Amino acid sequence: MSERMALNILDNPRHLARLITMIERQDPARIEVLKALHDKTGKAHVVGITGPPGSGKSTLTDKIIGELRNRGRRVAVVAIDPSSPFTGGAILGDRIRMMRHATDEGVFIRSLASRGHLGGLSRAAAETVRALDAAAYDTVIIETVGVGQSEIDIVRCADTVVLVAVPGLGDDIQAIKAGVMEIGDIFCVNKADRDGAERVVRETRAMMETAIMNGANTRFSGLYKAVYEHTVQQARLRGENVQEDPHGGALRIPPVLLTIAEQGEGVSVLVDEILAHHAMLSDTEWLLKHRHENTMWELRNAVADNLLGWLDNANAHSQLANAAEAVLHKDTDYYQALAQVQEGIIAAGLRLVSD
Ligand SMILES: Nc1nc2c(ncn2[C@@H]2O[C@H](COP(=O)(O)OP(=O)(O)OP(=O)(O)O)[C@@H](O)[C@H]2O)c(=O)[nH]1
Ligand SMILES: [Mg+2]
Repeated sequence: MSERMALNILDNPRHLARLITMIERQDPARIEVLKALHDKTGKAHVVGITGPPGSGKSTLTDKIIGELRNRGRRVAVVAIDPSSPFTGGAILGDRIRMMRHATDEGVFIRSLASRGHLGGLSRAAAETVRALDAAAYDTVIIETVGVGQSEIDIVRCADTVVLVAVPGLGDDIQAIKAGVMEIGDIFCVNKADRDGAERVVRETRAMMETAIMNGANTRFSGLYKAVYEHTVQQARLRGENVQEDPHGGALRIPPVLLTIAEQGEGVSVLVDEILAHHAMLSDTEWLLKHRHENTMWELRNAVADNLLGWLDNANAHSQLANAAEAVLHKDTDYYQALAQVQEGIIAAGLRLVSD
């Protein structure tokens, strides 16, 4: 059944939609289907788009879809709504904004709502991306709202991360905060028709330049070094003279672009940059390096999630209750109790994870 579903997914969007519903519910039956699809994954370019609420991510995504379709690519979008346990609200808005693509068979748009904690959502997001990848979409876009750690966790399954900012918001709710900046590959200041957009561009650039001068370890500086080395090597192979950069590309910063999503202005340049970033990743060893890092992160979170799930079940509950009682009755001290519970948890957890 799951083998057949896996095969059907490749040419039937209805089966794909069904699988994503299974993923959204974290239905255990999804696992067999995803396993059967595993060999087909790894080809899509995964693009994460994140930024503050209402910054224009969906409008931008809608225009990006159009641009990528003009360039002959099949595009899938996963819109994440981490805030609401109900479908509706923002998701409805997202779908309406992208509705004009609904009849295009080269486009697949789907939203994912939170059915519990955010950890579960980032797992569901990563699994959905793999399903879409296996279904041979060339670009998979994942849109998520917010600029905090949990949103970053969600876009961690992306190869290229676009951070959206807008004029008129304080720094603390912009995507350009230092912590978030480190994972941004392209910066987009949307609503450039409003006052202050140029200033946000200048500030974003200044912030990155300062970070790099201070030796910040960002994802982009590593990539740019690799790109520089690759370019120099290629030029040498062609026997050309190379103008050496004393910093080896390490001081280069990501593009900071202005867009007016509503009018589609700047979107073509944004798409050029998105594709250029993918080309840089593919030309160097960085695509695999990113994916290795992302997969490690996903595995780590899945293990932590499984252990937490186990901790909440009755078996762990009684172990914790017994340990607490022993501590209160002075049968043992707190640290010995902790060590014992941990040993029990690790043993049971190992069984659980290997099941
Ligand atoms: N002035 C102006 N408004 C824009 C621009 N882009 C989008 N908007 C408007 O901003 C509002 C929010 O746009 P969305 O695309 O829904 O923003 P979002 O970031 O997806 O919003 P959430 O998913 O709810 O966080 C809508 O009313 C858009 O029409 C722009 O470039 N300029
Ligand atoms: Mg949106």
